[in-house]
Amino acid sequence: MADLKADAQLAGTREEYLRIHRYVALTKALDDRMHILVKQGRAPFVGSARGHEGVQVGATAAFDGSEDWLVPHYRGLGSVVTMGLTAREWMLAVFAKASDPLTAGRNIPGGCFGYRQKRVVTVSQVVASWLPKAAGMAYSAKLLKRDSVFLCSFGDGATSTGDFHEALNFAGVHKLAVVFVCENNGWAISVPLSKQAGNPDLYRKAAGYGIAGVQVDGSDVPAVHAAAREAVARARSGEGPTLIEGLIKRINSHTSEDNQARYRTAEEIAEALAYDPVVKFENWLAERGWLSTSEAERIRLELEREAGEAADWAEQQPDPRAEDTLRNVYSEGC
Ligand SMILES: Cc1ncc(C[n+]2csc(CCOP(=O)(O)OP(=O)(O)O)c2C)c(N)n1
Repeated sequence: MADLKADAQLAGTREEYLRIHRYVALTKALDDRMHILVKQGRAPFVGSARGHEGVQVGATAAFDGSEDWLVPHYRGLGSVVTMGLTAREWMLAVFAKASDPLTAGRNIPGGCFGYRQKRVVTVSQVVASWLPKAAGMAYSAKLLKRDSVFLCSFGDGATSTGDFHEALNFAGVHKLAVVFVCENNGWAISVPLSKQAGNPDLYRKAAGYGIAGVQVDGSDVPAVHAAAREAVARARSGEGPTLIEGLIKRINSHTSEDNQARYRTAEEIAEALAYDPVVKFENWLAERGWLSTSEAERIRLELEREAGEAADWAEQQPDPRAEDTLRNVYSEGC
Protein backbone atom coordinates (compact mmCIF):
# COMPACT_ATOMS: atom_id res chain seq x y z
CA MET A 1 0.00 0.00 0.00
CA ALA A 2 1.26 3.47 -0.82
CA ASP A 3 2.57 5.17 2.27
CA LEU A 4 -0.14 7.77 2.67
CA LYS A 5 -0.06 8.86 6.28
CA ALA A 6 -3.07 11.01 6.98
CA ASP A 7 -1.31 13.19 9.53
CA ALA A 8 1.80 13.70 7.44
CA GLN A 9 -0.36 14.70 4.49
CA LEU A 10 -3.02 16.78 6.14
CA ALA A 11 -4.53 18.07 2.95
CA GLY A 12 -7.24 20.39 4.22
CA THR A 13 -8.23 22.82 6.94
CA ARG A 14 -10.47 22.14 9.93
CA GLU A 15 -13.39 23.77 8.09
CA GLU A 16 -12.81 21.57 5.04
CA TYR A 17 -12.74 18.42 7.15
CA LEU A 18 -15.89 19.45 9.01
CA ARG A 19 -17.61 20.02 5.66
CA ILE A 20 -16.48 16.56 4.56
CA HIS A 21 -17.79 15.15 7.85
CA ARG A 22 -21.21 16.64 7.23
CA TYR A 23 -21.45 15.01 3.79
CA VAL A 24 -20.24 11.67 5.14
CA ALA A 25 -22.74 11.79 8.00
CA LEU A 26 -25.57 12.92 5.69
CA THR A 27 -24.86 10.03 3.31
CA LYS A 28 -25.08 7.59 6.23
CA ALA A 29 -28.31 9.18 7.49
CA LEU A 30 -29.94 9.02 4.04
CA ASP A 31 -28.82 5.43 3.55
CA ASP A 32 -30.09 4.33 6.95
CA ARG A 33 -33.41 6.07 6.27
CA MET A 34 -33.72 4.24 2.95
CA HIS A 35 -33.35 0.90 4.70
CA ILE A 36 -36.17 1.89 7.05
CA LEU A 37 -38.34 3.01 4.11
CA VAL A 38 -37.76 -0.29 2.30
CA LYS A 39 -38.65 -2.27 5.45
CA GLN A 40 -41.79 -0.16 5.81
CA GLY A 41 -42.73 -0.93 2.21
CA ARG A 42 -42.61 2.76 1.32
CA ALA A 43 -39.49 2.73 -0.90
CA PRO A 44 -38.81 0.06 -3.50
CA PHE A 45 -35.10 -0.57 -3.25
CA VAL A 46 -31.76 0.37 -1.75
CA GLY A 47 -28.29 -0.19 -3.17
CA SER A 48 -26.49 0.81 -0.02
CA ALA A 49 -23.52 3.18 0.10
CA ARG A 50 -22.69 2.14 3.69
CA GLY A 51 -18.98 1.42 3.96
CA HIS A 52 -18.37 3.44 0.78
CA GLU A 53 -19.20 6.90 2.13
CA GLY A 54 -15.68 7.76 3.32
CA VAL A 55 -13.98 7.05 0.02
CA GLN A 56 -16.80 8.68 -1.95
CA VAL A 57 -16.91 11.95 -0.03
CA GLY A 58 -13.18 12.12 0.70
CA ALA A 59 -12.38 11.85 -3.02
CA THR A 60 -15.17 14.04 -4.39
CA ALA A 61 -14.41 16.85 -1.93
CA ALA A 62 -10.99 17.20 -3.58
CA PHE A 63 -12.66 18.82 -6.60
CA ASP A 64 -12.99 22.56 -6.69
CA GLY A 65 -16.23 22.34 -8.52
CA SER A 66 -16.68 25.15 -10.96
CA GLU A 67 -15.41 23.22 -14.01
CA ASP A 68 -15.16 19.66 -12.71
CA TRP A 69 -17.53 16.78 -13.43
CA LEU A 70 -18.50 13.64 -11.57
CA VAL A 71 -19.11 10.41 -13.50
CA PRO A 72 -20.39 8.33 -10.60
CA HIS A 73 -20.65 4.71 -9.56
CA TYR A 74 -24.34 3.71 -9.25
CA ARG A 75 -23.58 3.18 -5.54
CA GLY A 76 -22.17 6.70 -5.33
CA LEU A 77 -24.68 8.52 -3.13
CA GLY A 78 -21.87 10.09 -1.05
CA SER A 79 -20.19 11.48 -4.17
CA VAL A 80 -23.41 13.02 -5.45
CA VAL A 81 -24.26 14.48 -2.03
CA THR A 82 -20.81 16.10 -2.07
CA MET A 83 -21.64 17.64 -5.46
CA GLY A 84 -24.69 19.25 -3.82
CA LEU A 85 -27.61 16.80 -3.95
CA THR A 86 -29.86 17.64 -0.97
CA ALA A 87 -31.78 15.27 1.29
CA ARG A 88 -35.10 16.38 -0.19
CA GLU A 89 -33.86 16.00 -3.77
CA TRP A 90 -32.61 12.49 -3.03
CA MET A 91 -35.91 11.48 -1.47
CA LEU A 92 -37.77 12.79 -4.55
CA ALA A 93 -35.69 10.29 -6.52
CA VAL A 94 -36.29 7.50 -3.98
CA PHE A 95 -40.07 7.96 -4.29
CA ALA A 96 -39.81 8.47 -8.10
CA LYS A 97 -41.67 11.78 -7.98
CA ALA A 98 -42.31 14.09 -10.92
CA SER A 99 -39.90 16.72 -9.55
CA ASP A 100 -37.07 14.21 -8.98
CA PRO A 101 -34.12 16.21 -10.38
CA LEU A 102 -32.20 13.07 -11.38
CA THR A 103 -34.59 11.25 -13.71
CA ALA A 104 -37.99 12.86 -13.10
CA GLY A 105 -39.13 9.61 -11.47
CA ARG A 106 -37.92 7.24 -14.16
CA ASN A 107 -35.45 5.03 -12.33
CA ILE A 108 -34.91 2.96 -9.22
CA PRO A 109 -33.12 4.85 -6.42
CA GLY A 110 -29.48 5.17 -7.44
CA GLY A 111 -30.25 3.79 -10.87
CA CYS A 112 -29.20 7.08 -12.35
CA PHE A 113 -27.60 10.04 -10.62
CA GLY A 114 -27.51 12.38 -13.63
CA TYR A 115 -27.83 15.98 -12.44
CA ARG A 116 -26.57 18.46 -15.00
CA GLN A 117 -26.81 21.58 -12.82
CA LYS A 118 -24.56 19.92 -10.24
CA ARG A 119 -22.21 18.62 -12.97
CA VAL A 120 -23.08 14.98 -12.33
CA VAL A 121 -23.10 12.95 -15.54
CA THR A 122 -25.88 10.48 -16.36
CA VAL A 123 -24.58 6.92 -16.55
CA SER A 124 -26.17 3.60 -17.39
CA GLN A 125 -26.08 0.72 -14.92
CA VAL A 126 -24.19 -1.47 -17.35
CA VAL A 127 -21.11 -2.09 -15.22
CA ALA A 128 -18.06 -0.02 -16.33
CA SER A 129 -19.86 1.52 -19.31
CA TRP A 130 -19.35 4.98 -17.83
CA LEU A 131 -15.54 4.70 -17.72
CA PRO A 132 -14.97 5.25 -21.47
CA LYS A 133 -17.51 8.10 -21.26
CA ALA A 134 -15.35 9.79 -18.61
CA ALA A 135 -12.27 9.37 -20.77
CA GLY A 136 -14.15 10.68 -23.81
CA MET A 137 -15.40 13.74 -21.95
CA ALA A 138 -11.91 14.44 -20.64
CA TYR A 139 -10.58 14.15 -24.20
CA SER A 140 -13.21 16.61 -25.37
CA ALA A 141 -12.28 19.00 -22.53
CA LYS A 142 -8.65 18.74 -23.57
CA LEU A 143 -9.45 19.60 -27.20
CA LEU A 144 -11.60 22.52 -26.03
CA LYS A 145 -8.78 23.65 -23.70
CA ARG A 146 -11.04 23.52 -20.66
CA ASP A 147 -9.64 23.24 -17.17
CA SER A 148 -12.07 20.45 -16.13
CA VAL A 149 -11.08 17.38 -14.14
CA PHE A 150 -13.39 14.34 -14.21
CA LEU A 151 -13.88 12.04 -11.24
CA CYS A 152 -14.97 8.60 -12.36
CA SER A 153 -15.90 6.11 -9.63
CA PHE A 154 -16.76 2.42 -9.89
CA GLY A 155 -16.53 -0.89 -8.04
CA ASP A 156 -13.91 -3.62 -8.19
CA GLY A 157 -16.22 -5.61 -10.47
CA ALA A 158 -15.71 -2.99 -13.17
CA THR A 159 -11.97 -3.65 -13.37
CA SER A 160 -12.28 -6.98 -15.19
CA THR A 161 -14.12 -5.48 -18.15
CA GLY A 162 -13.00 -4.34 -21.57
CA ASP A 163 -14.45 -0.91 -20.87
CA PHE A 164 -12.06 -0.48 -17.93
CA HIS A 165 -9.08 -1.35 -20.14
CA GLU A 166 -10.13 0.90 -23.00
CA ALA A 167 -10.88 3.86 -20.73
CA LEU A 168 -7.62 3.72 -18.79
CA ASN A 169 -5.59 3.01 -21.89
CA PHE A 170 -7.09 5.93 -23.79
CA ALA A 171 -6.75 8.23 -20.77
CA GLY A 172 -3.11 7.19 -20.37
CA VAL A 173 -2.24 7.68 -24.04
CA HIS A 174 -3.75 11.18 -24.13
CA LYS A 175 -2.79 12.17 -20.56
CA LEU A 176 -6.38 13.03 -19.77
CA ALA A 177 -7.62 14.81 -16.67
CA VAL A 178 -9.48 11.90 -15.11
CA VAL A 179 -9.23 10.59 -11.57
CA PHE A 180 -10.45 6.99 -11.59
CA VAL A 181 -11.59 5.91 -8.13
CA CYS A 182 -12.13 2.20 -7.58
CA GLU A 183 -14.29 1.57 -4.52
CA ASN A 184 -12.97 -1.91 -3.82
CA ASN A 185 -15.38 -3.64 -1.44
CA GLY A 186 -14.15 -7.09 -2.48
CA TRP A 187 -17.45 -8.21 -3.97
CA ALA A 188 -19.40 -7.86 -7.21
CA ILE A 189 -22.76 -9.05 -5.90
CA SER A 190 -21.76 -12.61 -4.90
CA VAL A 191 -18.53 -12.78 -6.94
CA PRO A 192 -15.42 -12.26 -4.78
CA LEU A 193 -12.43 -10.26 -5.98
CA SER A 194 -10.37 -13.49 -6.27
CA LYS A 195 -12.63 -14.50 -9.19
CA GLN A 196 -12.30 -11.06 -10.75
CA ALA A 197 -8.58 -10.32 -10.68
CA GLY A 198 -5.41 -12.44 -10.79
CA ASN A 199 -3.63 -9.71 -8.87
CA PRO A 200 -5.75 -8.39 -5.99
CA ASP A 201 -3.81 -5.10 -5.90
CA LEU A 202 -6.01 -3.35 -8.43
CA TYR A 203 -4.06 -0.08 -8.30
CA ARG A 204 -1.11 -1.90 -9.89
CA LYS A 205 -3.07 -2.06 -13.15
CA ALA A 206 -2.26 1.65 -13.53
CA ALA A 207 1.38 0.88 -14.34
CA GLY A 208 0.31 -0.97 -17.47
CA TYR A 209 -1.31 2.21 -18.77
CA GLY A 210 1.58 4.47 -17.80
CA ILE A 211 -0.51 6.33 -15.26
CA ALA A 212 -0.22 6.94 -11.52
CA GLY A 213 -1.77 4.34 -9.22
CA VAL A 214 -2.28 4.48 -5.50
CA GLN A 215 -3.94 2.24 -2.94
CA VAL A 216 -5.46 3.73 0.19
CA ASP A 217 -7.52 2.55 3.11
CA GLY A 218 -10.91 3.79 1.93
CA SER A 219 -12.19 4.09 5.49
CA ASP A 220 -9.42 6.61 6.23
CA VAL A 221 -11.10 9.78 5.01
CA PRO A 222 -8.07 12.09 5.39
CA ALA A 223 -5.86 9.61 3.52
CA VAL A 224 -8.39 9.33 0.68
CA HIS A 225 -8.73 13.09 0.55
CA ALA A 226 -4.97 13.63 0.42
CA ALA A 227 -4.60 11.06 -2.37
CA ALA A 228 -7.46 12.63 -4.33
CA ARG A 229 -6.10 16.16 -3.98
CA GLU A 230 -2.77 14.99 -5.27
CA ALA A 231 -4.48 13.23 -8.19
CA VAL A 232 -6.56 16.32 -9.03
CA ALA A 233 -3.46 18.52 -8.99
CA ARG A 234 -1.70 16.02 -11.26
CA ALA A 235 -4.63 16.00 -13.68
CA ARG A 236 -5.01 19.78 -13.71
CA SER A 237 -1.35 20.33 -14.42
CA GLY A 238 -1.54 18.11 -17.52
CA GLU A 239 0.31 15.14 -16.03
CA GLY A 240 -2.59 12.81 -16.74
CA PRO A 241 -4.87 10.39 -14.93
CA THR A 242 -4.58 8.53 -11.65
CA LEU A 243 -6.14 5.28 -10.52
CA ILE A 244 -6.99 5.43 -6.82
CA GLU A 245 -7.98 2.14 -5.23
CA GLY A 246 -9.86 2.61 -1.97
CA LEU A 247 -9.99 -0.58 0.10
CA ILE A 248 -13.33 -0.78 1.87
CA LYS A 249 -15.88 -3.22 3.19
CA ARG A 250 -19.41 -3.60 1.89
CA ILE A 251 -21.51 -3.50 5.04
CA ASN A 252 -24.88 -4.53 3.60
CA SER A 253 -25.99 -6.96 0.92
CA HIS A 254 -25.38 -5.86 -2.67
CA THR A 255 -28.90 -4.40 -2.68
CA SER A 256 -32.09 -4.92 -0.72
CA GLU A 257 -32.92 -7.63 -3.30
CA ASP A 258 -29.85 -9.66 -2.29
CA ASN A 259 -29.05 -11.83 0.75
CA GLN A 260 -25.33 -11.81 1.48
CA ALA A 261 -25.70 -14.59 4.09
CA ARG A 262 -25.89 -16.98 1.13
CA TYR A 263 -22.30 -16.32 0.06
CA ARG A 264 -20.43 -14.48 2.88
CA THR A 265 -19.44 -16.22 6.09
CA ALA A 266 -21.06 -15.20 9.36
CA GLU A 267 -17.63 -13.99 10.58
CA GLU A 268 -17.14 -11.78 7.51
CA ILE A 269 -20.61 -10.29 7.85
CA ALA A 270 -20.06 -9.60 11.56
CA GLU A 271 -16.76 -7.88 10.70
CA ALA A 272 -18.47 -5.80 8.01
CA LEU A 273 -21.27 -4.77 10.37
CA ALA A 274 -18.69 -3.54 12.88
CA TYR A 275 -16.98 -1.46 10.18
CA ASP A 276 -17.85 2.23 10.19
CA PRO A 277 -15.81 4.84 8.28
CA VAL A 278 -18.02 7.59 9.76
CA VAL A 279 -17.17 6.72 13.36
CA LYS A 280 -13.51 6.29 12.41
CA PHE A 281 -13.46 9.78 10.88
CA GLU A 282 -15.24 11.23 13.91
CA ASN A 283 -12.58 9.72 16.16
CA TRP A 284 -9.89 11.28 13.96
CA LEU A 285 -11.58 14.68 14.22
CA ALA A 286 -12.02 14.26 17.99
CA GLU A 287 -8.32 13.45 18.46
CA ARG A 288 -7.52 16.85 16.95
CA GLY A 289 -10.09 18.63 19.08
CA TRP A 290 -12.01 19.53 15.91
CA LEU A 291 -15.26 17.74 16.74
CA SER A 292 -16.39 16.66 20.19
CA THR A 293 -18.34 13.46 20.79
CA SER A 294 -21.38 15.47 21.84
CA GLU A 295 -21.21 17.66 18.71
CA ALA A 296 -20.90 14.54 16.51
CA GLU A 297 -23.97 13.11 18.24
CA ARG A 298 -25.88 16.38 17.77
CA ILE A 299 -25.04 16.38 14.04
CA ARG A 300 -26.02 12.71 13.73
CA LEU A 301 -29.44 13.36 15.28
CA GLU A 302 -29.95 16.51 13.21
CA LEU A 303 -29.16 14.68 9.95
CA GLU A 304 -31.32 11.69 10.88
CA ARG A 305 -34.19 14.10 11.44
CA GLU A 306 -33.41 15.86 8.14
CA ALA A 307 -33.44 12.53 6.27
CA GLY A 308 -36.74 11.49 7.89
CA GLU A 309 -38.41 14.83 7.22
CA ALA A 310 -37.14 14.80 3.63
CA ALA A 311 -38.69 11.37 3.12
CA ASP A 312 -42.05 12.38 4.62
CA TRP A 313 -42.09 15.56 2.51
CA ALA A 314 -41.05 13.85 -0.73
CA GLU A 315 -43.63 11.11 -0.36
CA GLN A 316 -46.36 13.77 -0.52
CA GLN A 317 -45.10 15.34 -3.77
CA PRO A 318 -46.91 14.70 -7.07
CA ASP A 319 -46.18 11.52 -9.02
CA PRO A 320 -45.18 11.78 -12.68
CA ARG A 321 -48.21 12.05 -15.00
CA ALA A 322 -48.88 9.18 -17.37
CA GLU A 323 -48.97 11.58 -20.32
CA ASP A 324 -45.40 12.68 -19.46
CA THR A 325 -43.98 9.17 -19.72
CA LEU A 326 -41.87 9.92 -22.78
CA ARG A 327 -40.71 13.36 -21.61
CA ASN A 328 -36.94 13.56 -21.12
CA VAL A 329 -36.62 10.22 -22.89
CA TYR A 330 -36.74 11.40 -26.49
CA SER A 331 -35.75 14.79 -27.76
CA GLU A 332 -38.87 16.95 -27.63
CA GLY A 333 -40.50 18.01 -30.89
CA CYS A 334 -39.29 14.94 -32.82
C1 LIG B 1 -22.31 -5.54 -17.91
C2 LIG B 1 -23.12 -5.87 -16.68
N1 LIG B 1 -23.11 -7.14 -16.22
C3 LIG B 1 -23.80 -7.45 -15.10
C4 LIG B 1 -24.53 -6.49 -14.45
C5 LIG B 1 -25.28 -6.86 -13.18
N2 LIG B 1 -24.58 -6.24 -12.05
C6 LIG B 1 -25.08 -5.13 -11.47
S1 LIG B 1 -24.10 -4.62 -10.23
C7 LIG B 1 -23.00 -5.87 -10.47
C8 LIG B 1 -21.80 -6.01 -9.59
C9 LIG B 1 -20.81 -4.93 -9.76
O1 LIG B 1 -19.87 -4.99 -8.72
P1 LIG B 1 -18.83 -3.87 -8.47
O2 LIG B 1 -18.43 -3.23 -9.75
O3 LIG B 1 -17.74 -4.45 -7.64
O4 LIG B 1 -19.62 -2.76 -7.65
P2 LIG B 1 -20.40 -2.87 -6.25
O5 LIG B 1 -21.85 -3.05 -6.61
O6 LIG B 1 -19.84 -3.99 -5.47
O7 LIG B 1 -20.16 -1.56 -5.59
C10 LIG B 1 -23.40 -6.68 -11.50
C11 LIG B 1 -22.67 -7.89 -11.94
C12 LIG B 1 -24.55 -5.20 -14.99
N3 LIG B 1 -25.23 -4.21 -14.40
N4 LIG B 1 -23.81 -4.90 -16.09
